[in-house]
Amino acid sequence: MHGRESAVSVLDANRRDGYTIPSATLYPFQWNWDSAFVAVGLAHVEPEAAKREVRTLLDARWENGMVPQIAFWSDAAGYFPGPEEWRVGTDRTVHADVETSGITQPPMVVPAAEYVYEVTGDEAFRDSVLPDLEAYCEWWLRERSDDGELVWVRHPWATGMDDSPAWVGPLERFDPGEVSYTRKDRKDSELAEQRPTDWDYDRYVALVRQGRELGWDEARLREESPFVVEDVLTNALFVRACESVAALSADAGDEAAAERWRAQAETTRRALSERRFDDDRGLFVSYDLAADEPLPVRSIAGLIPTLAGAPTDEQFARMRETLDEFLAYEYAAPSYVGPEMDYDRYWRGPVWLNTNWLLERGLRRMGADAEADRVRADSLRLLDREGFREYFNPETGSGRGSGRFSWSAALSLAWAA
Ligand code: 9YW
Repeated sequence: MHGRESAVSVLDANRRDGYTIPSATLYPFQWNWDSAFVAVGLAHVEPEAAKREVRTLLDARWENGMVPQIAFWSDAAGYFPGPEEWRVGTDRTVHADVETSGITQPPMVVPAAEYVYEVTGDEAFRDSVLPDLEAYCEWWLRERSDDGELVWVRHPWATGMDDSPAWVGPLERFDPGEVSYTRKDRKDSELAEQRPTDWDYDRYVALVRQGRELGWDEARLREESPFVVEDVLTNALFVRACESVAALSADAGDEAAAERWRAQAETTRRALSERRFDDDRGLFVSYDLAADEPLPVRSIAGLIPTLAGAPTDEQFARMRETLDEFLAYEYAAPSYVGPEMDYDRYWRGPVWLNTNWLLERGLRRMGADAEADRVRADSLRLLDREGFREYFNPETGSGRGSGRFSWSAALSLAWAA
């Protein structure tokens, strides 16, 4: 019922000019890591569209190398904050004259581009995207790393897991003052219960306004932003991004670049293992650089460094105990397990299929095939039961958030391949 044809029809319906919007009801522009997951799925059914998806996203990249979280390729109603709120201007984009948001998202586009290349073998595609992918990795190191090892982000939206309980500490430490704005994401009362609260939104908007007031100057924001966080999911994907640039460079015959990015992947992987593993909680935890303290919560983000091969054998043995807690639900794997868990609210408990896809691949990298099979099987059960919903209640399996959600449709195609 929710098979290949319906997945393709959702993606076709959500496709605009060269890119796919995440959801026609909630997210009417191009989002960074959404497009990356969409490209992974499209690679199996519409390879030309997959390549174009990646190319279009990279066309929005800033002159300094950053690939933005949102590209506002055309006008659309129904989303806040739009370009008039971010006020980034178009002089920052390198390939296209396009308004964007002022932050990035986890660098999933880099491994996604490698994935599309592996499926299609199109060398012209590889050569077209590689300079942008490498510039993006350079940007992370130049603008977003204090030590050349781990990278940081400066907005909850940049983590892709906006209202994760991991961010409550840093957000609590600052007073957003009076922020006036109108939310557009709560279309009905049911959705209002499933979306981040006003408390969260006040802080998201205050951080956007601070960025805009400081002209999106990275050095000043590093000093002045109250939210400067080394997110473990972002760092895991950064390791994968470096590995992908290394693999694509080697394939293109550039052994020097390949060697450099392999070494960077190793540096970041080792830093994750040595500095971001929380033995008490049995998983990786993010770090608040503004307050200089760890953010010790059990978020699914803390399991994703498996994807980077980061845990030592000893750490992974400890992680298996924590993993059991995430697998104790009817449907694996909830986005968060802990005191603030809310089965229906966004990143505070529901199962999301993109983190399941990353976790499954991480578990396979660690040789934990039985657990990986479980995550895959539960994802397929949810898709079969509820269709391409945005997220799902981990106990009842009920679909939550938007319907006809692009990455859910796309990843179903990747799982079927
Ligand atoms: C926002 C589009 C995005 C995703 C994020 C998810 C949510 C809210 O929706 O962000 O306004 O950007 O948390 O991961 O990319 O689907």
